[in-house]
Amino acid sequence: MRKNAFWAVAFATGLLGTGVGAVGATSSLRPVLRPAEPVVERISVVASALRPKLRPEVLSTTPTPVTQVASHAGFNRWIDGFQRRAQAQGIRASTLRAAFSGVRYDADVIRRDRNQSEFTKTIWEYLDSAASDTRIRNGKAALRKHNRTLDAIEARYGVEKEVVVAVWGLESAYGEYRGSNDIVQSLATLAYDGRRGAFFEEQLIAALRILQNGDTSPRNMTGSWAGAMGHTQFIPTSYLAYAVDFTGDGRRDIWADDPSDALASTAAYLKRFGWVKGQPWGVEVQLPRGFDYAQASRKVTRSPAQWAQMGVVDMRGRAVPNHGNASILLPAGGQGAAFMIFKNFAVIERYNTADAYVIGVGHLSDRIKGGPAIKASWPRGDRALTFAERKEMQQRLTRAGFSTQGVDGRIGPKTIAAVRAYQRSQGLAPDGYASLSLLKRLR
Ligand SMILES: [Ca+2]
Repeated sequence: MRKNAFWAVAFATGLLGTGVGAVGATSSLRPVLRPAEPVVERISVVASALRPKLRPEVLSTTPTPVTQVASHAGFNRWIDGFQRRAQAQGIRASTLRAAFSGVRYDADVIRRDRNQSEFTKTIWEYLDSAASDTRIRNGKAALRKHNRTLDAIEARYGVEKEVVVAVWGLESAYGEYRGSNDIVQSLATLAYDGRRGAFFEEQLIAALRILQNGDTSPRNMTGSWAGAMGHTQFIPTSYLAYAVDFTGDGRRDIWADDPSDALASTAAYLKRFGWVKGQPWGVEVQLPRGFDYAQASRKVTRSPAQWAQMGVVDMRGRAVPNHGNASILLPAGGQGAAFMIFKNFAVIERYNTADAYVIGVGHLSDRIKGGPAIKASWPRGDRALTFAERKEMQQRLTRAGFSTQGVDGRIGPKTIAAVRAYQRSQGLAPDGYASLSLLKRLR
């Protein structure tokens, strides 16, 4: 698991970037990226390898200049070939005919795909938006409005309604930004384009299966430009694996204005990956003076009582209740907030692996429930490192004898380990935080 350090959260530029919930290139549902839309931000992990699985990871590989995008003449030929492949996988000609009616090459989708790069935010910038007063207020209103349904969903799946609502709030601003792109057209364009073509072709086949099953019509199958659909932004493969029909009408309709099926699908997804009812995602804690930062690692787990013996206590100075084994997470190093995180943290990661996203969902859910704001201050004078700066840091660490085992601009576990080793060598607190001041010191 990666994490830590600079949680560079990248926001994609389009409206609803990728999707949530569900992504996974393979497996998980991950919600994903969202663009710089004021309301909803989507996170993408700059680095991890497809991990959330719910959402497609949009930012990953090297962008191709838009000028290289092939002309659309090839698109129709590609569709012919694709349709043969789809039929070989059980998609009927009638399904294909209806789904591809009116579909054209969508240059705007490719423009968004190419533009996703480099907006990175710090964890506190992300949280300012993820748990803004507006999003908290709207979350409480959504909870009231759908309270009966949410209670029933909580009773059936064992996932707290505030958590389901928080995912909804981050994925689509409570249904306000579900995306209006034609899913078949978007996925066909992305599959034809070829950057991650195999992934998008798999999603396209899954989308056609959904249509063939009769869950919705081509016209209603809309979502983000990158294929994430509905209130909680499931990508097609995640939908097929995890969506549920909560209303009982025989259709898993996550596109409807009624969010019941979408919210239940999110709860079902979290349950499927091991949600523990009653366990927090995490609890803000205070660390004792002289705390050994090497203990703040996902690899180190202890019971809350053991942590309390080491002086790690909640913000009121008391031992955290025993919710099971936990790790300590410092998303902005020793100068920012510290969290004791439990197994449910890893369950939310199945939606999107970015720590900022998980903390965002968790904290928003706490606030919707009436919980307090995060008390610790953040190193707000810091800014997020750019992609070029992250690569430069890796090069300089490696040259200084602290190998990051590659230079990819992603702050993952190996880079964090190298940062910690460098910090130790310099007599600094080894919190693994890849900050601008550390880069300056390396220079
Ligand atoms: Ca239904």
